[in-house]
Amino acid sequence: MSKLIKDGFPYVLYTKQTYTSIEMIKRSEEFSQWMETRRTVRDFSKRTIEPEVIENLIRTASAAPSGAHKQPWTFCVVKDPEIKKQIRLAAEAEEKESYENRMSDEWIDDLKPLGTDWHKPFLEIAPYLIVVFKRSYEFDHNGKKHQNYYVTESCGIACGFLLAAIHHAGLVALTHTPSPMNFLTGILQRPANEKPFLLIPVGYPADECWVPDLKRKPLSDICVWI
Ligand code: IYR
Repeated sequence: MSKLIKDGFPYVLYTKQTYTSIEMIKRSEEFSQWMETRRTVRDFSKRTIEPEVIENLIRTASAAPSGAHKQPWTFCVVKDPEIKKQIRLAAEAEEKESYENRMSDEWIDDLKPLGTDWHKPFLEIAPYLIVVFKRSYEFDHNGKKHQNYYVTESCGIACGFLLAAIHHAGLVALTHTPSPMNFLTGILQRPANEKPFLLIPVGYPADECWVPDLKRKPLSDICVWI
């Protein structure tokens, strides 16, 4: 029997994997090496993607764990060139102000190896923008307000799943955080319980796509065993 009721709630039997230690080492190593090849990309091709792929990516993201399983997120998929243009113009206005007046000299210096500036052409070039909104609270059908929990952590994990799914599909993405990004609420007409969390252009990389030659920290710098 693979279903039961515990304390009045339904349970299903967890499907265990049965890898041997050898298989586990191989799988974990291969996945690590695969994820090592993921890069943030800023130069996109205009080439389009089947909407079905985007739906699968979002389904994967929504399989992330979340506080009290509230799944406190909305993935807003923007394909319309007019809306993408509005987002680009609003993002560039904020980013110009940030780069010229709001960010510290140290911050500007830290970004130099990445070659970023306030110009954001990728917001129009990438075939899809996935705008992730976090939902701090919900209203039920009686209009009663209910809090969500660990909303930032939950959305962060879901975005991690999304980025892994994008890479697995052979596509590329950019985790873009125009700041402030409340203009997205207005342009995308989202309700008051949703706040913009991350803007993720998704697509194919440009024909010739260069990325900064970044090195990742060795395990000895990021991991301690107690
Ligand atoms: N949001 C700006 C600046 C920026 C900040 C960090 I921290 C980055 O890692 C990259 C960019 C922008 O998108 O250009």
